[in-house]
Amino acid sequence: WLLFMVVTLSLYSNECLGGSCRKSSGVEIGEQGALVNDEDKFEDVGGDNLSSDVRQYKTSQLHRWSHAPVVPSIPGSPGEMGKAVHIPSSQEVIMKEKFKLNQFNLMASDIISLNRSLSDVRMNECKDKVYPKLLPSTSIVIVFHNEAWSTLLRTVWSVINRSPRELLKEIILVDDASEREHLGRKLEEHIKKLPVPVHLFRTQKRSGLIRARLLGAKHVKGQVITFLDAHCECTEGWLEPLLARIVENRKTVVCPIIDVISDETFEYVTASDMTWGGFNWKLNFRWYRVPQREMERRNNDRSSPLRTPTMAGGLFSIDKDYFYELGSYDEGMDIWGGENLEMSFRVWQCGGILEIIPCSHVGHVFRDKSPYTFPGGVSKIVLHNAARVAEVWMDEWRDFYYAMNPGARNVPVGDITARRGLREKLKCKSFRWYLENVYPESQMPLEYYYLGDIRNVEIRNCLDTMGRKSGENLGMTYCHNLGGNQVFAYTKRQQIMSDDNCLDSSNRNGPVRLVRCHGMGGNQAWLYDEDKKTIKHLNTGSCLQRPSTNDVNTPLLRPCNNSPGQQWIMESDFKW
Ligand code: LR7
Ligand code: MN
Repeated sequence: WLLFMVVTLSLYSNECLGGSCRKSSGVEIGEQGALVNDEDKFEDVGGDNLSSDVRQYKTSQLHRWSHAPVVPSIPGSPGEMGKAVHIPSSQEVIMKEKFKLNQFNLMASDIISLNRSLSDVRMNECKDKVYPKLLPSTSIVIVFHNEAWSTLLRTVWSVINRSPRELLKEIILVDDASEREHLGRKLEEHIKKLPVPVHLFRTQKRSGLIRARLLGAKHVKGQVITFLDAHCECTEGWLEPLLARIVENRKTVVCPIIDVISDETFEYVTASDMTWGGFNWKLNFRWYRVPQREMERRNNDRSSPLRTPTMAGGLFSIDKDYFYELGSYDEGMDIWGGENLEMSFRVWQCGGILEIIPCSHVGHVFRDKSPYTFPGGVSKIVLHNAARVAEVWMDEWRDFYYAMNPGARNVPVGDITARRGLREKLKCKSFRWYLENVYPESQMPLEYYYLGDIRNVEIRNCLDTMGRKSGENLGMTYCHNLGGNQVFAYTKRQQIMSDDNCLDSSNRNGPVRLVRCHGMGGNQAWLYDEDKKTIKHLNTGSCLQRPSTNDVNTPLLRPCNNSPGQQWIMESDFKW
């Protein structure tokens, strides 16, 4: 065990619904932490009905799975080789109208062949890798609600075209109560003609993606379940590295690198192999830069499996029996959201490993908005699901979630006894263990003195981020006792944090800004004196002071003078 200072830069920090988009880039700095124990335990599968097969896979000859050279399926047709498609401006009006149906450029998608080619996006090291000649077969489970024909079928065709036939047991489609004509008889007829077994199941009523996946998983005949969203495209060689990794250790849950299929042009854009999955205080999934310690654990081999704290959730492979051993999914989760963090925490805390396999690339259409209805309201559903994650898996760190999402306290979490029972039964480790060992770079501080609002003694107003971004000034306004933008953690590292930003000043007279936490002290170190009630900036020796009367919203940094304007209370009035 080594203590190590790590600065992480994150490329993808855009927040869309649930914060899962990969569309714009910015730079963030995360926290530091301890280096995790690098002992790769080789799990023996012993006992269960898979073991003899697994032994067979492990001892089977290594094999260079060959792939035909990539050529356009229909030379000259739009979008081949993953190229962008542009709609002439004369058709812009219909294009925009159609965009609303799925929140992506349906017109562009419809022009592109269901069989379109993609270039081989793998890094060179990947192309030479050998995997066992015998690998377990997988069933691909794709759930959808009102998906477009062309994206759904292109997903299916990309699986058929680019998976070794002997590894592909079947494709299982689950229609989650769609209301679109083309997903009825037309789809049933179409899948009969496909060259691999494709089964279609339908939920009785709108069930949400979590319960729809459970329905699909029930029918899986392969040894491995591979989940995909209904608007993906698999690339050359995507499947073998996923399956091969599961053979090495059946408790490994593996994700491909998720590339970007543009929602505007359907261009296939390769994503960075230097990002992994994290989450913020709101429990949004976010991409962050892979820290140096994980690069070192991998001997700086960018083609080797990358351990990730969380997964995006839509695209992954898991041993079928392990999926059930581990408690499949939380059936109490509705429609969309939360299940990805739930499974990520569960995998790690209960003895599994979660990885991104950089030699496997699958594209996904990332969009800005969700196209479908959330019966009962988006925020209610998303908050309900996330609360279940917090309550079952996060121990006292659930406070961060409740503090950050004022609305969450009024949303019932439902019955969670079964999920807590599962955690007991599997003897899963604590969230502290997870933060210490898997995700020391997390935005959630491991040790903190205080979580709540920070109130000025003289004017009784509270520090407030005003929802501002990294680089902008700290604000201040009347105390609303609701948490959210007025929640700060005072950490053992002397940071004053709000989600992934820290109070920061580079000048003895301010301004005090919100800057991505770097965990290195410096301009982000503050000393709260409980007796004097002062918040002193250690680098400059200045004190945090209430705003002047002519600019009531901007707290100041001034020479310390023990006046009431420089006194602050860290005692929360609200409880969560
Ligand atoms: O009620 C529903 N029923 C469904 O069957 C709602 C959705 N669905 C289907 C939907 O048609 C789609 O095929 O479920 C699938 C996922 O829904 P999306 O595409 O709207 O989700 P997303 O891509 O915006 O969100 C990501 O987070 C979700 C949280 O619940 C799921 O885990 C998604 O699978 C996940 N997608 C990915 O991981 C792809 C990469 C995105 C990122 C980051
Ligand atoms: Mn999706």
